[in-house]
Amino acid sequence: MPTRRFDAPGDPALSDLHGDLAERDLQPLWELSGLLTPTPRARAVPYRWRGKELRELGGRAGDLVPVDRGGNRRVLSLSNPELGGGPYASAPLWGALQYLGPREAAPAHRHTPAALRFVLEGEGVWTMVNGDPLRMAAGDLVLTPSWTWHEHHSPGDAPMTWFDALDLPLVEALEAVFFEPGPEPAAQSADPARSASERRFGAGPGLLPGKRPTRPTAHSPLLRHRWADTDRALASQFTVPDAETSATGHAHVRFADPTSGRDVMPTMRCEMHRYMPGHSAPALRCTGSSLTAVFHGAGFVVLDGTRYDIAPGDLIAVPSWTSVTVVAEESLDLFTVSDAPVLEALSLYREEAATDSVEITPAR
Ligand code: GTQ
Ligand code: FE2
Repeated sequence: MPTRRFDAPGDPALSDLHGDLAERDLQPLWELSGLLTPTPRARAVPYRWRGKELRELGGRAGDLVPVDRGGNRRVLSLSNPELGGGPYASAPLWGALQYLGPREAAPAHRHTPAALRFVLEGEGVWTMVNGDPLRMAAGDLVLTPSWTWHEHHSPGDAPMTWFDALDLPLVEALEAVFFEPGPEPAAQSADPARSASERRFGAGPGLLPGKRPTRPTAHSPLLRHRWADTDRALASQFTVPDAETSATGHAHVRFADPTSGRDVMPTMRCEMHRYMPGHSAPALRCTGSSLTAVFHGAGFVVLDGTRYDIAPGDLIAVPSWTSVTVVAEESLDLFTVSDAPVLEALSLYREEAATDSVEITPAR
């Protein structure tokens, strides 16, 4: 936020002018600072929510709060401590832990903010997206693009939690939020064994249906990426003979629209990273913010010089222009979601090696 200083001690005429400007809702630029900063100044801070605590608190919410309270979703939103008490993980991104108990359902609705789920543990839930039932199991990525109907069902005996990410703060800033509750009652059953979108667009590597809709959609037509496929893609990068991956100990894949190669949704980029113990990579920073969900392994991240130990289930906010280093102590699998497609579309994406760091201090 720019800071302002509109008094002009010792110059009554200028003081009067500043007063008259303020009365007419005008501000003199010559009195404003912090507006055009040399580099991006994120209001949000780097932050880590611990998986262990999220699991415990999610379970207590499951015991106490019926799913039909407050938007029909039992969700704990990540609230970045520097965003003025708002429920946002970073300026453009919503992140949350969602908890669905045994035999519960979260009924259908749709909204213009796009959403995705990355499943941290468990299986048995399915999400219906525009009539297509998608199975959710650990490591799966499930998309609910802008304005698609979605509802979650848990037919099993065990509760399930997953990580939600939405571009809600971004869409809110653009003043383009619409929401509509779905028709009651929600669907009772469907066969999520393999969804229509998976059958058509996830049938095999490089294989697309010969007959395709004439109008391409703004988002990927493949609404679920299964962990077995993601895992295989990461593992195979380590076995390509001349690959950089083997030298650096870091493999990553980007989840893409199979028909275009573009990001799965217009506003969010999803990636899965695998870091091997002993891998080395320079600290990097980029414009735009990201959220990370720790899926497997152990190690730490260094964010602007502060060290955060990480364990499965941890969720991490990385605001714009934060320098990031990842260190694996055991093979680490990290899911990341960022607003990079937006920055790229607007020609605002930049990245650089962060050479100015730093003494590492442990996190609070
Ligand atoms: O599951 O539909 O974390 O609508 C926030 C808003 C999840 C959902 C969130 C939502 C949902
Ligand atoms: Fe939703």
